[in-house]
Amino acid sequence: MSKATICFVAFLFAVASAMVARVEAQERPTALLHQLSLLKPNSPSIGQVTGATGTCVTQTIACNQTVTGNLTSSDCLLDDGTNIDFWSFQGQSGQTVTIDLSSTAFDSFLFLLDPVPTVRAADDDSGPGLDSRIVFPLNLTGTWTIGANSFVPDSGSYSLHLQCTGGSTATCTPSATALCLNQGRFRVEATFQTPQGQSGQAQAVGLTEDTGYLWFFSATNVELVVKVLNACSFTSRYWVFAGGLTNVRTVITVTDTQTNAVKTYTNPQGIAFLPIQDVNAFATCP
Ligand SMILES: [Ca+2]
Ligand SMILES: [Ca+2]
Repeated sequence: MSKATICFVAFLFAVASAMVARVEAQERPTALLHQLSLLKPNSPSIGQVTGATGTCVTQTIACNQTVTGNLTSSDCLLDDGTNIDFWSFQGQSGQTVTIDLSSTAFDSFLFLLDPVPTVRAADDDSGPGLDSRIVFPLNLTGTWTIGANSFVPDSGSYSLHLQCTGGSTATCTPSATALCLNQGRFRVEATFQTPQGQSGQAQAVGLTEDTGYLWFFSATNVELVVKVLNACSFTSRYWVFAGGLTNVRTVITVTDTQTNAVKTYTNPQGIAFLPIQDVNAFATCP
């Protein structure tokens, strides 16, 4: 392998490691639960909790849905002795969410965590009475999480409502052969052809919000990594970057689903894939 290839493989490994770390983070590490406690006003002394930490289950809620739940003493336990239920939803950068947590059984407290997960908002009484409300513009696309909690240790039923407004109207639909990048706005597809005449559609796998990879012959054998970057704030362009681990003929097609603008990139047969760094790809901002 060339030095560049080794670097590239190392890069892929780093990306894969980051994804594993991200999955593990969803297990609600103690540090995060501790952090949630500290964000509450008049947070009780640290280390109050001993023994069991409850079961940290995440349920799902969709935009414009109301769900009911129960806070019980067997739910996930924060350091301040309160219990918390987690509810996740698919959020899109550019959307604004309004989250209402109401209960007649307890004084509610509400958290909003981004996909990292980092706590981005917390609220006690911004709703009617002692109910909680968070209004927050999302700046990341991915799985966001709501924490339904009580102000002091308490239990009982509650109602949680998630309202989403705005967001992109992109029409890219992810499939086995289509990557949807950059808030689902850009569709990336590729075809390949070998010198022996074997050809087909590349299979697509998303990696991050902006980046994905494609394979031709086997899911374990990555051929292309493609990213679409939003550089609108400083160049008024979307950028397309791609790197390949192949020398077969490859045609990459990138479509801006909001404007139907299309760019294609062709790597000729028998040529080691030439890096694509197109900083003039799409003048379709915003
Ligand atoms: Ca519960
Ligand atoms: Ca409250």
